[in-house]
Amino acid sequence: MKVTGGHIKGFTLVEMLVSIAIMGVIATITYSIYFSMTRTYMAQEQVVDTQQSLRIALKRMVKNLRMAGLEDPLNRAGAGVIEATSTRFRFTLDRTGGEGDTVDNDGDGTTDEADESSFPDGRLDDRNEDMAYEFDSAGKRLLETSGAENRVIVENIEHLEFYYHLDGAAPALTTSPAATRYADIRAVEIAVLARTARQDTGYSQAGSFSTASGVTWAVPADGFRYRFLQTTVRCRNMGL
Ligand SMILES: [Ca+2]
Ligand SMILES: [Ca+2]
Ligand SMILES: [Ca+2]
Repeated sequence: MKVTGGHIKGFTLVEMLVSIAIMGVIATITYSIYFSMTRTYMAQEQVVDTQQSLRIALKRMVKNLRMAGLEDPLNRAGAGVIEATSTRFRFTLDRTGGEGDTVDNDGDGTTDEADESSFPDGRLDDRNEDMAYEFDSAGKRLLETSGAENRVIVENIEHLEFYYHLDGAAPALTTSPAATRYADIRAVEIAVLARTARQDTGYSQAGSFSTASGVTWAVPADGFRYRFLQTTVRCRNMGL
C-alpha cells in the first residue's frame, strides 16, 4: 500500500492478485493437510476396529477350544473331537447338567440342588456342549455353532486355518488328521487373516502371510489393509 501526498491509495491490482494467490496457496495447503489427516485417522480407525473384532473373536474361540473334551473324572460323557479339518473344528465337552444327574456332585449330602448345575452330568446335551468353529468362505466370516444355534463371531475374514498337533504313537502336525487320530489332538494352531471393512483410496500394498503349516496367503494391492494373527491353543482336557 502506498501513501503519497497525504492521500491513501488502495491496493494496486498486482498487490491484490498476489494476495489472492497467497491466500489460495494457504487454503490449498490447509485443505490438503486436513484431508490427509482425516484419511489417516479413518484408516487407523479401520485397522483398530479390524484388530479389535478379530481379537475378541479369537479370545472367544480360544476359551472354548481349550475346553474341548472336558468332562468329569470318570469320563462318563465321552467328550472329544468330532470333526477336524483345516477350516472347521467341532468338539464336545461336558460343562453342566449336574443339577439333574441323580448324583450328589458336591458331596454335601443332598442330591441335585440348583448349585450342582456347574457340575458335568455325564451327558453332552446341555447348552454349549457341542460346539464348532468354521470359516465361511462365501460370506468371509467366522461362524460359531452351538447345537442348533449359529452365530457370526467376526466378519471380513479372508482365511482361517486350523493346524493340529497330534500326540500318541505317531506324533504329527497336520491340517487334516484322519478321524482315527482325533483323540490324539493335543493342541490347535489357529491362523486368521482379516481385512478392514472399507477400502482406503490412498493405500495400495500387496503382501503375503505364511501360516504355521506352510501355506501362503497372498493379498492384492486393493486398498484394503490386512491383519494376520496366529495363536496356539492347548486342549488341556484331551488325552486325560
Ligand atoms: Ca452335560
Ligand atoms: Ca449336593
Ligand atoms: Ca447332581
